Amino acid sequence: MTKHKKVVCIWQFRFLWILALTISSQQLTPLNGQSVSRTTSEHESRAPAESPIQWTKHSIVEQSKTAINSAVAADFDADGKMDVIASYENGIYLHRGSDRRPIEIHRNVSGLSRTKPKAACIHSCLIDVDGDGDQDFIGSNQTIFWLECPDKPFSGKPWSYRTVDDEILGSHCVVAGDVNGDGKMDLIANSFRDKTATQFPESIVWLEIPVDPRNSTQWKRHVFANKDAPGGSHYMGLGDLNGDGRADITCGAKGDPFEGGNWFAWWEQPAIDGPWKKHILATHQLGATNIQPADLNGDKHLDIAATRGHGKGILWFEGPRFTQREIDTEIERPHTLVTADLDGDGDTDIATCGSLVNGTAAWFENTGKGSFQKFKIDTHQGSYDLRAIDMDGDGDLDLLNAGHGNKNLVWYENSGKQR
Ligand SMILES: [Ca+2]
Ligand SMILES: [Ca+2]
Ligand SMILES: [Ca+2]
Ligand SMILES: [Ca+2]
Repeated sequence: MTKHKKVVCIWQFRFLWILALTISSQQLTPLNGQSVSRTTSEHESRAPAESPIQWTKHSIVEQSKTAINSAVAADFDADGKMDVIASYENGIYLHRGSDRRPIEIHRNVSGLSRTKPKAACIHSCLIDVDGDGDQDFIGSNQTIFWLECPDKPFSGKPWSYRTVDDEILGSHCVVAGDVNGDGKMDLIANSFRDKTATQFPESIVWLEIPVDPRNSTQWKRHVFANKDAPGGSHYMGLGDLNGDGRADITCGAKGDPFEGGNWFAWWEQPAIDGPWKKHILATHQLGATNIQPADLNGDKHLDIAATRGHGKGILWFEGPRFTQREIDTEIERPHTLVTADLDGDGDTDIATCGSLVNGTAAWFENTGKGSFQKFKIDTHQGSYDLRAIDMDGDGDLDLLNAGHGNKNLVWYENSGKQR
């Protein structure tokens, strides 16, 4: 596989930096949700500030024959190098960290699930399902399944395939987290299809790993959002939003063509097993998709970052009241969302990438107390999955990007803090 490097951050021109420094402090006020449209247009019309970090683009898959919707990374063979798993061209491929060459670990064939799989998983995540110390792969492809990482992950033999849940349908998101606080990882998945397709329509579930996962055909399913997540639910997030010690779950729903969407909401975990209470955060959010709890203003209360990934805009909800504040109302189809400290200064930054082939990848530096400054990372690059992972083991978080319609798989190397 040809490696391809390109410096994509273009805000390095010295004269622009000098120009930026001469602009008044008023104009340099970072993007702030309280006066969004005005600050956004001012920001875009003036010379941009220099990004405190630079991003270098590396290719893992130059050009697939199909979309690449999702990618995950871990050091599966414990050689100190990060390996990548992505699904495309009717297969699931493991790209070894040393040379990134793909090894097929599964074929997406009919007969393993009640619904025929597509050429590529729509989403994926990693959990050590069998507790043997290596990360196993969880994929969503018309069903939810896991692939067991073997002792020799690069032998070329397929990883063992097992079903997680073959009854829920429309799982756009599979996310790992300890839902019930027992110290073991669980899986959260949505089931957004209607009642003609699944007996769990317009719902969201969490699933417990069975005691003997290698000999189980169905994980223990907990339907916490029971038919009250209509409208094409997209991505979920996990966090204790009301500070009662129990993890709660967030979700966004994109709407059209699904009825009842365009909302952000969270479900409150009860003290005892039973129904979870739904709290709507915002309605009329056209194309709402991604939503992640994170403390963005550093006040120790969890806030929530969100994107309207089938529409426009990135925003946050300031906890504990979850007041809605826009960050960028112009960014197109930000169908991914990363909340992480990208510049290593101790606060949580945000990154996203548009979903279309002419999309923009950008990160939003947290300049303190929930104000953000936008910096471009890349243009003409789509995404359905962006993740903050230290890909090169140098201690800073890089960004792994599954290119969706661009049919590529790339990562952006973080230069580390420059100032
Ligand atoms: Ca394992
Ligand atoms: Ca809670
Ligand atoms: Ca930061
Ligand atoms: Ca790194």
